[in-house]
Amino acid sequence: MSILSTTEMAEAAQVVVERFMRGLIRRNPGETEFHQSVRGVADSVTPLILGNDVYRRMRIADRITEPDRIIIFRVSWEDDKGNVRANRAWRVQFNNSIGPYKGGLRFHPEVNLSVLKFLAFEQTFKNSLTGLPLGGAKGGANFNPKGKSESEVMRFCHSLMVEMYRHIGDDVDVPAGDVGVGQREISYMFGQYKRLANRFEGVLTGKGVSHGGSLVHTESSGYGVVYFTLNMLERTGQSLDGKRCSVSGSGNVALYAIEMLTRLGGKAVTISDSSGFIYDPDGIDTDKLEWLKDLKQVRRGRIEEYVERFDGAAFHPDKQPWGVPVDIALPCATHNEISEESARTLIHNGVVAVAEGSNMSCTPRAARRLVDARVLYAPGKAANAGGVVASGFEQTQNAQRMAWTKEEVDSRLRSVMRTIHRKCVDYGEQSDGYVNYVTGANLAAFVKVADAMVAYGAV
Ligand code: NDP
Ligand code: 2IT
Repeated sequence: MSILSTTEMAEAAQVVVERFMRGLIRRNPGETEFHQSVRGVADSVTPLILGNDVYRRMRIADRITEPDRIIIFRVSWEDDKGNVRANRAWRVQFNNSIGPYKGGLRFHPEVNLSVLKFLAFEQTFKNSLTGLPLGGAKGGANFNPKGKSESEVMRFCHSLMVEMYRHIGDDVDVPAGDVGVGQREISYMFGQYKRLANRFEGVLTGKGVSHGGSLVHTESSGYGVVYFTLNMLERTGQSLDGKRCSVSGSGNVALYAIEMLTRLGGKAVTISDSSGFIYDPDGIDTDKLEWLKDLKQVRRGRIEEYVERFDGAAFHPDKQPWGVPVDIALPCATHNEISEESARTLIHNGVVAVAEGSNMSCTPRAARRLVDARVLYAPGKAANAGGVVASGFEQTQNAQRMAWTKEEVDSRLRSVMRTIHRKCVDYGEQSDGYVNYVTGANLAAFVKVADAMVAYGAV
């Protein structure tokens, strides 16, 4: 038995976290998003590390927060007017202790090293939670796909792969999509990889189904968020039936979260993009969703067109949807999109559950508010793992040279999301029965990666 009280131990852990963070910030100056994600994990796992001589002796905290390597390269390409353009691209190979590097590629003008390091760090833990043999990575470029023609996007993707192909491989590193990168971009990159390496292998996931892609991959992140939300509700004797839900974003994750939410009895009343949000009190039903898919995936238009098409809906320019009273909030756009103020409003309006479709949707203060208010709050590394789970399934199908049915992929996805939920409960249930999903996800994910690192010795 410890001679310290629980409060004294928590205070001691906090002192250690602060000291550790000072070192990390010194080694990684200015990388605020990376600092934020590391602190989130450090807060959860430091008490465990303090009680574990092996983790301390093997310097797991220092080593698990240091990427294995980062590749930075220039991508030159020509636009439609014949101008030569140059962008910067990165691949952060964070940790391959439990499997080949795995994680998405993001194309967005604001992408930088800090954002990609935070995403790769989070991915390491998310992938651990899935139980699949997947290490953690992330990459991308400060390329803005908005307003680019089809052939400009193709030339950019092809050029990027001319450098990236030497750093990836089905047993080395397997990129996928993320913001600004969907099936179109993945297929362009895969086509170029195949040509350069002369290998048809599962080196990228999220491919079209005609050339090695998996059924239900496109839908998997959004479906997974809703499956996880349902698991949280069911554990507390609730269901999705009739629940009003706010969703942010209108990309890959948001659209399919709305699809599954509607199928399971919930009602999505908001959707957004970076220009503002739509509030539709009647709910976004299946017909409206099909129109939205065409708007966003085919025509690549703006969300405000919704109000011209559907009566009763309102567009709120430059605003986020968190002021709309709802039972459930599913942030599916970008990091830090729920501020403390937004969390307070959601709580005030009686929100029951918040599940992160985007990675690190909540600021640290927002997250603390939700936990303090006993909201069912799922961090992205647990709630949005469905995308990488389906990626893992795509890798397996590629290796088997088989294609599973829609039903098989979906039922396996549901099952893995249930297992992730179970792990969070096992590690995060408090004495009063409330589950701190943040602590649960961090601890369950950390232990698996840390134990593998211990087993390898000082590598
Ligand atoms: P998409 O590119 O398909 O869509 C992104 C959506 O979010 C768009 O509606 C976009 O609006 C909006 N958005 C992006 N950046 C911002 C911003 N800075 N401020 C406001 N709105 C913004 O991306 P995904 O749906 O794939 O990704 C969304 C989130 O989900 C990201 O955090 C991603 O990391 C995460 N995620 C993605 C997975 C995947 O497999 N794709 C898996 C798990 C998580 P606009 O078009 O106006 O820019
Ligand atoms: O954030 C994520 O989990 C993704 N963008 C999906 C990563 C993947 O490798 O499928």
